[in-house]
Amino acid sequence: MQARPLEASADPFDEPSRSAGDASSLPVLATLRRLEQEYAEVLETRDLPAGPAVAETDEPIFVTRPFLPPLEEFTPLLARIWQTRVLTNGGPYHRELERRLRDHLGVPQIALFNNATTALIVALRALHLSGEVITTPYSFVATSHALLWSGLTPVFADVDPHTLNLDPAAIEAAITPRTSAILPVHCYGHPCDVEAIEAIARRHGLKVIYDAAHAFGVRHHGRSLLTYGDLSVLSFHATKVFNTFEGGAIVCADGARKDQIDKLKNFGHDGETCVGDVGLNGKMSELNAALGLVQLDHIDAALARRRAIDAAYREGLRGVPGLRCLDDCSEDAANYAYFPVLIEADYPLSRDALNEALKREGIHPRRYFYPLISEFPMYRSLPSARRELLPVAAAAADRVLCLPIYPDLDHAVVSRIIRRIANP
Ligand code: T4K
Repeated sequence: MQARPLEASADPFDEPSRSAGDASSLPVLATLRRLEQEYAEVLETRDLPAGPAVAETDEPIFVTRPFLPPLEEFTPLLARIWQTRVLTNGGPYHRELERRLRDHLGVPQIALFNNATTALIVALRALHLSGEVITTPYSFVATSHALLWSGLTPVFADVDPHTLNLDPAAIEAAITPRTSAILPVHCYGHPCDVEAIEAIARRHGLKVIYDAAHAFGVRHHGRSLLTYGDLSVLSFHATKVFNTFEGGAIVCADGARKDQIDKLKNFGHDGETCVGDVGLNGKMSELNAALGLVQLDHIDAALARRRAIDAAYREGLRGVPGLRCLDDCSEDAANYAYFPVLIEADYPLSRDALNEALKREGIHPRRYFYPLISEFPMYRSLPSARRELLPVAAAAADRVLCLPIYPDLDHAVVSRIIRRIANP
């Protein structure tokens, strides 16, 4: 069939009949107005509580809200992109963000990506892994999905009750002759037992890739947490401490490894006419990189706000019967990415009842990470997925609630959340 030529009006941004002063007739604005109206209707039909509302405003309080810099700081960088028409493929903003992140994080090499999931897949490919990889069931599903996409078999091991990160003893017990690597997660940005994991990896000749999606800027024993293991993978998703809308990165030790990773994220290209490996498209665009540069100017202030909210929760929730805040496990610098609490048996409400009660009042915590990855259909038939083998992870998944924490969260709202949880 012959392709129909595009009509002049097919592009909603390009209406020749529009007069310059009549921006309101733009179809894209009509769509925005419709979406705003739909959103308002959703808010109106929300099932608001009969009792006193926790939030003063009708605005829902989400588990997180992306930090954004003032728009006027970003627009000059956008204008430059329009001027140069360098949109992607390792342009100047991409190179500059890699340089600035290397300095800021204190890491030897960093390769930017379009998201952490692609970065995880490339990291696994870069290390030529095969067979089984030991990982945690207590994470976002992307961690294990990256293994399945790579033709690797996840082997789930249980987590430590204090950190909810992989328990080194459970890792060691899960090693078989087919094991090629360990894929731990620094869950909530709290460091894994990196020294014990390093010792196990050395003893058994295994590679270690850290899923460090939550661990931007975390330091441990005086150095970046991202420098442990063979590779560390960061996420710059909208919901993360440092966001570029979507984005991610691999931290590695030397230029040769970065060069290999850079080729893998660019289809495996090795020069204009040569393709040396089965790469994919994992590149970060100039738009995302430019936003990252502006975000970096604000990261210290954003972290300070998170730290203050974390401290307020810890102070306010101390001594609430049946509620346990996860230990703040970082010795040097934490990033306060999440605020998980565990709802134990002696709290008056179940975790799910508390979650629902808060949601009715416009507060939306999240059950990160429920259910366990090992309970999803594509994993549950694995021998290591049996719930009785993962008792600590299973108990945590049933009890955890991540409370709202983000730089713009008002202290008054934090106080109300505390009061509501303390008086269920
Ligand atoms: N490894 C780990 C350990 C991870 O946690 C993740 C991602 C990855 C790997 C993969 O990283 P990426 O490939 O995404 O770079 C969210 C995120 O989508 C996901 O990135 C994140 N982990 C996971 C823990 O959380 P959802 O399904 O909870 O997202 P969503 O859309 O429900 O957002 C949560 C709340 O954030 C919303 O209630 C409102 C707020 N929000 C969200 C977005 C996207 C906004 O206000 N604005 C926004 O644009 O998964």
